[in-house]
Amino acid sequence: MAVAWAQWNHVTKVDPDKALHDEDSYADIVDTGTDAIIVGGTTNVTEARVQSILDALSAVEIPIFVEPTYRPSSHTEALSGYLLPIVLNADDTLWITGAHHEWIRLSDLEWESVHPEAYIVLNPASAVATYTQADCDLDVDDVVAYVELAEQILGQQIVYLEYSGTLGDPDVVAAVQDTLSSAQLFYGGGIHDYESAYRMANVADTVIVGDVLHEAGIEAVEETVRGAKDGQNES
Ligand code: 1GP
Repeated sequence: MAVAWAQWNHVTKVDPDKALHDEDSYADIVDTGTDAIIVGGTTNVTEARVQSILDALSAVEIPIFVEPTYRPSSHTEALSGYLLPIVLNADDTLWITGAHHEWIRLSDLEWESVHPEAYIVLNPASAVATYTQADCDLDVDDVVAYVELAEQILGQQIVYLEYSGTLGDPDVVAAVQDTLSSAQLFYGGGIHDYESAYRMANVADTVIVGDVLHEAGIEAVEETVRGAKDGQNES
């Protein structure tokens, strides 16, 4: 069976710590044409906040995954599964195996719905870089080496270049894409319009937008979906 994310060109990430724009509703996200929704963030992500978003998305038919930063106790019907970040360049090992170990120890997991993502955090000014104490002082060879480590040593199926809050360097993303043999490349960070989505979809398999949903709203997300689809077709 193909993995859930094989056909994702565009994903919208909902941060439980941020409000939606104007009159937007969570259910409106589907109208943008995005392929999937990830619920996750770095600060103030509680099970109650995630649950209320999942409730608002209960009638939605695209896949919905949660990136857990809390210990989930129940598996909601609306949920397709969990995407579990492993931050490869974190200095704080809590974000490599520590939180995961605790989560596994305390939870009764259904393993078929838990999928790891090998994150490489690349914007030193982001909250995720601060929290994980990520070493973002990496040149392209360093990043590529992390990517090989992820795929060839750790057997990861998803590599996530996380530039959260800023648009990354397309040359670095392209170098990573060239390095991967079969893992899927997720790119996230700073995508805010057609052009930026197009550019990154040219070099990544899946582009992820976050802030644009909360700051500019559904129509802006829709523009990024069009950019991602066109960029993907061109690549
Ligand atoms: C954040 O990669 C996502 O985890 C998206 O980044 O918020 O900058 O769009 P932005």
